[in-house]
Amino acid sequence: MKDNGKKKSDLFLIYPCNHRRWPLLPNSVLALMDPLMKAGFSPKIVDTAVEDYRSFDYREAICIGISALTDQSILQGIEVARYIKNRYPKIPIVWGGHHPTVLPEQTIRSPVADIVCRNEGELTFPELVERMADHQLIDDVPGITWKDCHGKVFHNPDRDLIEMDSVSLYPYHLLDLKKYPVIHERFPYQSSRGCPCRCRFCSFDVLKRWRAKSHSKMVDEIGWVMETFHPQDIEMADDNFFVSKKRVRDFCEGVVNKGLSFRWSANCRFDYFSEYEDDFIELLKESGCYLLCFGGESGSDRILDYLDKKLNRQQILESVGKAKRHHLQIQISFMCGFPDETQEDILATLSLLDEIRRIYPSVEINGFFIYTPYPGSALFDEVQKFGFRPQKSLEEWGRFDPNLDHSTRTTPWILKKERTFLETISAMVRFEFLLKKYQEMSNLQKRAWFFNSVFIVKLFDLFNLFFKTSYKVRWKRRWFNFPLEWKTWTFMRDRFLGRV
Ligand code: B12
Ligand code: SF4
Repeated sequence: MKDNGKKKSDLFLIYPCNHRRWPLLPNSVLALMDPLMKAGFSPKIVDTAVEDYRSFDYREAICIGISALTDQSILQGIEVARYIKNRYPKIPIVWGGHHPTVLPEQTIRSPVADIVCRNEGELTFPELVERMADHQLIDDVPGITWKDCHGKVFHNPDRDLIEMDSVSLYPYHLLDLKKYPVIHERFPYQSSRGCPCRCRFCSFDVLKRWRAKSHSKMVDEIGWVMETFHPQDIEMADDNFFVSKKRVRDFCEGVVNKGLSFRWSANCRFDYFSEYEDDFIELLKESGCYLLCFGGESGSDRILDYLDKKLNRQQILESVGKAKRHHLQIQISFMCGFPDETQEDILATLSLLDEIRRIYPSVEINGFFIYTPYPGSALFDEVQKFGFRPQKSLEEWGRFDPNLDHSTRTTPWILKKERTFLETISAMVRFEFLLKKYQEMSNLQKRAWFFNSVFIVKLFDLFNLFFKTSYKVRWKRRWFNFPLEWKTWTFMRDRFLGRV
């Protein structure tokens, strides 16, 4: 508590629109808890996926913080903000996270935003809350955008990025952990932030300089996580885990030398992996690495260059061969629908998929996603020349769903016939991936999904058989028109599984 007993110390951190069925840990706001508590405040997390935001008493709050990505979390955030504004108009609403960071001006223009915290919140937010609790001016707090009572907007200078060794494990015990089974399944551990690459589709403005935790801190922290939560595996929640090969090598040796035993997965790049020596890959495996996820993006070198991916088709194939030799599971995702993409480019990607499956049949092709322009990415500005009109307000961005919104609005340059073609391939590739995941489930798990009915499981198997057959025939002939069955499948997937 603060030394002056009269000062308010309560504040709420809203994590809106998480997955209701499989709630993810609200890491964005969890990261702010320790710094706020160390500064003497009593923050509370409200995760709208697992609790009703209306059941909290906000009366005494210094402010409300809302976290947002560029997706429907914004709509839920706005709903909460309106609820607060209607009842307690004097409580300031602070928005933070990737979306407000890349579009601070537009966010602050919303009537339900008073302050935007740009980039990392660990230092900025406690300083800001301290000022508000003391009724002091905020005009020199670095890293915020704010507006005065006349609506005039001010962008304070950026704050320096923090070093990762100053970031401790989050205080998970503050959550009602029963509501987050993921903590015992795939535990997300962030060992670095940022990325030195500049792929043009990636929201890199928010990535900035790459910073990482030291290998010894990683080993200690993951050891603690394993002892405390016993997760099935650790998922490195980094954009680019492998920037420093030395750090990864030291980490793996640390794990092996300490005799720790756990499975882990991470994102990697094909240009890195194609250069890795056999002993390094074996060390990865020895330390528990069981899955690496790659962005293959395209089978056309021309498109890979256009995306500034610093990668070529040959490196993808070499890496796939290497992973197969080492029996290391890999997952690859692809994209399509760029303004400059031709039919030949698409066919090159399809033939790459065939080659990959031939080299390493158990590779997981995670998806063939239609490109989504994200604010903060280099392509975001360029695609406006091709008719893309970005959403104009925070509210409009809330109606933007990166997975479901393959509308003419996000990619207006794709002609109707081409769109059908791409949507069909996209649905088919995703079907294959999800089917694989479904087949990996135990009979018990399958039955639990289908109301414990063996009959429904059998019916679903028949349903899958039909789609598998359609897949085979269509893929072989590269015939993706009149896809009535795939439209039905997409409709049902979106309706019953939501964002998978
Ligand atoms: C791990 C990860 C995932 C995981 C798990 C996410 C989870 N919740 O556990 C999975 C695989 C599920 C995933 C999925 C997706 N992801 Co993702 N993911 C990440 C990644 C690599 C790390 C996220 C993380 O754990 N961050 C750790 C926390 C502590 O950082 P943070 O959220 O940035 O929060 C800090 C600040 O932003 C700020 N802050 C945040 N909220 C608030 C609130 C207040 C009030 C304040 C003051 C400050 C503040 O303070 C925090 C501490 O510094 C990020 C990239 C990144 N570096 O963050 C991409 C990233 C968030 N994902 C991204 C995308 C696009 C997606 C998908 C849409 C992909 C897809 N097409 O399906 C989905 C949808 C996810 C969803 N709606 O939840 C984009 C988002 C771009 C954008 N503008 O919104 C990112 C930024 C990657 C990128 N560079 O493009 N993702
Ligand atoms: S796509 Fe991956 S490698 Fe490329 S800039 Fe984004 S995080 Fe870095």
